Amino acid sequence: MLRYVIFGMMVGALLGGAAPAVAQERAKPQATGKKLVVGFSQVGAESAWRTAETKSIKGEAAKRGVELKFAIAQQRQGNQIKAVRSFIAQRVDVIVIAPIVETGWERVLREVQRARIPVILVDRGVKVRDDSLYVTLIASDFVEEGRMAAEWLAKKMNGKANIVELQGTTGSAPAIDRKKGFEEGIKKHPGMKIIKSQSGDFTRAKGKDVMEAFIKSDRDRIEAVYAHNDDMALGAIQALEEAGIKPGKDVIIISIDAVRAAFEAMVARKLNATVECNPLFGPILFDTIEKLRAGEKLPKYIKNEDRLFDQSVAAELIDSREY
Ligand code: GZL
Repeated sequence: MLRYVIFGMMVGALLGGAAPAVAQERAKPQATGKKLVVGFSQVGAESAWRTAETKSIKGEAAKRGVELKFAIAQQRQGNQIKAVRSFIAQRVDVIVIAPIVETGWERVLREVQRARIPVILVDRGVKVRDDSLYVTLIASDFVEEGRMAAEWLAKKMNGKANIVELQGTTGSAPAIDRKKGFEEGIKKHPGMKIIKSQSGDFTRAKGKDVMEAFIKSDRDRIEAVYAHNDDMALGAIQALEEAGIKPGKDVIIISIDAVRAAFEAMVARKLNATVECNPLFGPILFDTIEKLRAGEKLPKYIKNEDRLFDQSVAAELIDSREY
């Protein structure tokens, strides 16, 4: 009799009934031989960085003959969750998410787990109680980026500056951690003070709007700008110029991403430095998916290495930039 009970449980599990949640590491995509189908839920197209990330992932999928189902969320988490549910319904082999914000993912990730589809996070992380809900996160270390920006600025300003901060999307991992890292970095320099801080949502337009407000309220106190991405820094540069303030000279500006437009601004001596956050996820993402399908055990976090560029190297490197 007992053997029939066990058999019944196994059948139930196989049919995806009340199957125990299978840790993502052991969730196997469908058998090889047929074309790999990957569902990718992308944040939006809010910045040059994001466009470069999308291009890299789409390009690599095409190169490897992978069918990529691509869903763009216009920076709304609800659209991402809808896209993930549609990938489940379409029975894709792997789901890739660039999660716009850290919270609100438990429920839909449990649905994916019950459907036994592996999840890979790219670019940004999530806060979940059970990290078996995803296989791995491939991303930069945003806290480290913030620290690198702070250390460079402290050196440039000899440890003394009134700083205004343009934060990224509220609740997103890069905005939370770039702020955290920068604050840690300036803690060692009592003369470095953030006098105003507000979100520009990673876009050039909102970065300009917020900088205009900072200039209005604190024009004569502002000595430096820390922008969580280049697009907002470029918006801030526009606002400064329109106010008759020389960006890069009267006000020192450091940002993050290192997109081509940032290099152009450094060559024009309007941006002083930028910390690279490499968006070219395509190769590492599909290498990781291949390892997953081969049954390899993957680390929970795969780190993208970052580095800082300033005006001293911008002119020689700009032509070699891939994005
Ligand atoms: C960082 C990424 C951020 C970029 C911004 O990994 O999530 O979002 O820094 C982008 O340019 O909008």
